[in-house]
Amino acid sequence: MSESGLIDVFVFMGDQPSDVFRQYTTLTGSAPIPPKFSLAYHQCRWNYVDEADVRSVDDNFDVHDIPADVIWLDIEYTDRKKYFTWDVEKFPHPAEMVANLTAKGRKLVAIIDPHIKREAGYFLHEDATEKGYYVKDKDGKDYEGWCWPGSSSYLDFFNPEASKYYSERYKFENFPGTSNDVHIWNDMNEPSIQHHEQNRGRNLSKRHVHNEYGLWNIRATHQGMLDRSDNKYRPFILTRSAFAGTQRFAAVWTGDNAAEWGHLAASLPMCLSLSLAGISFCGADVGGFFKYPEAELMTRWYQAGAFQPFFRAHSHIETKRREPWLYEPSTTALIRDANRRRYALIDFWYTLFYEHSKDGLPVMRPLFQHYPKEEATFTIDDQYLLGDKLLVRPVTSAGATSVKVYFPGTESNTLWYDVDSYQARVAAGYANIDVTLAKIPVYQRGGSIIPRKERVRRSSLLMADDPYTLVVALDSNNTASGSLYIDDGETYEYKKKKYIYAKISYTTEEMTYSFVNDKATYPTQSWVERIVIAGIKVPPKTAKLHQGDKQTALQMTLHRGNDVLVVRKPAATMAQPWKITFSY
Ligand code: NBV
Repeated sequence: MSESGLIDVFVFMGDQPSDVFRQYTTLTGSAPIPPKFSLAYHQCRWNYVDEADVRSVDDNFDVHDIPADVIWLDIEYTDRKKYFTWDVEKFPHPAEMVANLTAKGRKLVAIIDPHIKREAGYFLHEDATEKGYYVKDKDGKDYEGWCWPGSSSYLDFFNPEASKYYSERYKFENFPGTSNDVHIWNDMNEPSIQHHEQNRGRNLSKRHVHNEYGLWNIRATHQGMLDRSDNKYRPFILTRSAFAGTQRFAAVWTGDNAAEWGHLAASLPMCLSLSLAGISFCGADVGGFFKYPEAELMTRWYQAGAFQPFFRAHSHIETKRREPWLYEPSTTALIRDANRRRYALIDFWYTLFYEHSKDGLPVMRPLFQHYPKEEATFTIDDQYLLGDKLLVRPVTSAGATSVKVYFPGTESNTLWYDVDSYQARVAAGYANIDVTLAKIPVYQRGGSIIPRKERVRRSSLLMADDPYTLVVALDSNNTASGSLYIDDGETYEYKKKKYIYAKISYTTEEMTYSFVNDKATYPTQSWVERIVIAGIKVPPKTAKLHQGDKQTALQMTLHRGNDVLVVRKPAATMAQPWKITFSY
């Protein structure tokens, strides 16, 4: 049902689900490569109440050895909900507060809502009133609504001048205390009332625009963040409202959920649906926004969130504090483990998002995308794939000792390796898998190679030059392949070919690391520290690294039931292609 206007209908034809997903993002756009930090862990709460609170939360991550990249500030940081201002009592030194975070490679995200406090003397209200930038009511007067600041009006982002004015508010001089390390959260950007928006002589009613209001809001934020850095740094924006194309500018979260098992379970189909609708960068409030998550729910939520694209804990102002160290040490340890798993895979996530920016395919995928011949996959939405490599089945019920997992690829006898034990299973549809509180089922597809960084540090930035462990999971033909994307993680220099996109291939004779675009390079300091080859049948006798004109004999050890081979310290630099040859 549409209240007004014309409906555009697009029909996408294609043999495979991927053909359809790709066409959808060709039409509406795919997410550009996000700044790398935004794929790491975010700590939010309504609210961290003052600078000392931010400092203590930040420090506690180090005290408890839990990696984190971002601390968030909700609406209470402002001077009585006047956006682009600070509460000078509680946040007298925002620039120093941000500097404390960036010293550890961390960032700040601050909220900016679109409702503007109607208060005399507030520059935004005065400018918007004087220049006619507010949305109008049916009589042509500034629309007045009621929101957190009290009496409020809304900027009309359909007016290009109003949008330009709003974008300019993000300039560092207009939003003191902010810098390139401060990113933005646009909440409440789906006003639902009927009003009129004057747009270049046209009268647009709210019923014409609906969610497009939020899209134009984040477009203006995005433009403002590009302008503030002279187009140097990639902005990170989180939005609550979304429309077709939102993915070009912002990540989306699923809004105000609650600390309930059902809401944890719902985060999977919700994010999968968003992903199919082009919005790959999606997540749900870890722990639940309303109510308080007891230890088991919190643990399961972190374990699930660590394998969803946008990974942020958040909570309502009236709920009990629940930072990871406020639980029993055994729970804190499980949360630490979940976060560390995320960080170990940070370059895998980054590569998935790079590939998404190129091919428009979802990062988080329904099983039927890759296994459309298996009818059982059509209705599965409690497990999913990351790229075409990891199979993830979060535990979303209390007291679980086992869960039902569907192993796809039955026709091709696909192998699935447990990421902890490297134990392989041949795809045979459903199986009951035992779980403990320390584990959710995650499997790596046989035939894939995944890059890991196992020296987890305080933030992803501090891990930028760390060495890689490459995990090779063999298929039944003893082959595997994967990819790796590396760049500076924050600028647009990749557009000038300052990046590495490498293909990694394994056969029984050799393993190669080669650049897909050999004109593109990036001077990474990272090197290969270890190669784990799972599912090996006949171990090689020797392995030799070839890089440039150098050849080096490598040491290997066999593990488990002699089917996991570890190539120790190949020490090949990732800045140049390399090859390892095996002899038997
Ligand atoms: O800004 C306060 C909250 C925010 O924490 C939440 O994430 C948003 O979805 N906001 C909604 C407004 C108040 C909700 C009760």
